[in-house]
Amino acid sequence: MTLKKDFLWGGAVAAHQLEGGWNAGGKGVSVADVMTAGSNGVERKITDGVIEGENYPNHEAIDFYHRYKEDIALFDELGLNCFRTSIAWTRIFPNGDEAEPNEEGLQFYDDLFDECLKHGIEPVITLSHFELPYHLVTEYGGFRNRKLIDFFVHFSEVVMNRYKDKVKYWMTFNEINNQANYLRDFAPFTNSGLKFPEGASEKEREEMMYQAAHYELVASAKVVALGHKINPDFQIGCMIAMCPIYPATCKPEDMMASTVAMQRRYWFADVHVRGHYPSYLKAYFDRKEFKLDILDDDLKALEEGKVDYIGFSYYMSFAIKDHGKAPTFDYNEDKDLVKNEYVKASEWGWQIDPLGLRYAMNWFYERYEKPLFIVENGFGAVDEVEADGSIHDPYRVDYLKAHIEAMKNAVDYDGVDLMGYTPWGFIDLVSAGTGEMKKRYGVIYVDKDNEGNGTLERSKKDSFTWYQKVIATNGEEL
Ligand code: P53
Repeated sequence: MTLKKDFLWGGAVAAHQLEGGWNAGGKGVSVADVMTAGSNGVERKITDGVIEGENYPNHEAIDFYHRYKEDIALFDELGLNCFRTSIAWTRIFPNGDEAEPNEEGLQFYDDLFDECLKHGIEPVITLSHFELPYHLVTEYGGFRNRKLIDFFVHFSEVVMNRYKDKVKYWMTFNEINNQANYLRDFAPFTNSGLKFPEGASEKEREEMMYQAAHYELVASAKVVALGHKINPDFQIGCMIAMCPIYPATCKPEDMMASTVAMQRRYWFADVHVRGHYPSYLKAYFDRKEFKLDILDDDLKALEEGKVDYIGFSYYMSFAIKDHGKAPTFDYNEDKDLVKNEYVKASEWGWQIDPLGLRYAMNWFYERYEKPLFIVENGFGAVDEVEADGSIHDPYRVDYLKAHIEAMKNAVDYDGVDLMGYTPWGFIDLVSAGTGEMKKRYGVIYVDKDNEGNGTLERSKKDSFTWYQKVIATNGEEL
């Protein structure tokens, strides 16, 4: 048998993308609540607070807040033994800077986790998944402000204490490295609550991103150390968006460009896992003359809060060509990536590359020798509902099958230690990048369209039965 007996087969979501109930139970406004619906190729707008007349898809999402009991029964039928979701920070601390938590929010997650456990489903919890309280953006400037470290640690301490006997697997910041793409507004805002001043230069944006990421890494390390005190059985991981960046050819300059690009996107993992800044990044900070607030106490905290495992998402790979920047090979994710002519892409341009998952697992495991957990993987596609209500999605099964095969090969042939696999959005939900419903990942269909119309009824796609069998055979039958 390839995979461990206690392999974690699950599904992954995030609170803001499925719960809805955006102002129910005393919940405050989060960064996700001020993002409008975009579409394929059209970015979501970030508005100044919640403005009447705008379409905010996360406000209702798929109404999991009110329907979680029937949904979890369906997850049980699917055979999941774990369920990855996040705790919406604004349910617990509506503004983010209160001293006392909101009991109604805490109770909601007590009930939700009890319901999961009742069905033999283990919750896997992300503490911050694009859900920063919006108040922390307007009052403090988001994670550019050192005070956010304490707010995040306080929030984490409260929930880790409260759920210490219900949740064992935690992750701190979802896809903390998305913000390596600091020229776009989306990732700095969703990761860190950053809004750049009008006319900020590329260098200023970059410097601000590094400052925010530093505070997050310190906050994360403090939470790891604290969590281990609260319950020594806790497993606390990081969460990295892994899109390996291949050299477009074997031209030496392409290879070096790829090396530097990988450093700019994955240094976050180095700090999380090794507990210190890598030398290549220190050299880069010196050369760029960034003035970053990094204290000795911070470095000590990083050293004392190394993660237990590496959670990561994998959807696609990237490629890069020599772009004439030798010897620095300075790289910008928004400008310097090229198309990989050897692979196909989804309708949203995400390059489909199952072998890239095996490559990524090798890259992580060689480098860190820590257990890996694939906490997101999946295929965003448009689904058609037949007249009889059935949904045939062989493209989704093909995608998942090929990736699970690659994952098993990494375990079998390459000796990688893998904890589990939780495909993304296994119940249709609001897309993070575009705010669409139409970009569906689910094996469970939810009747709702981009404009917000629909009954919200759930139904099983063909991929449901397929995934059910995969789980039941521990991945032997694909
Ligand atoms: P959507 C970019 C690249 C890789 C993963 O994404 C990403 C993103 C951000 O769009 O996000 C993760 O919904 C994220 C989830 C998100 C999922 O991937 O844009 O952790 O919240 O929904 C899929 O198609």
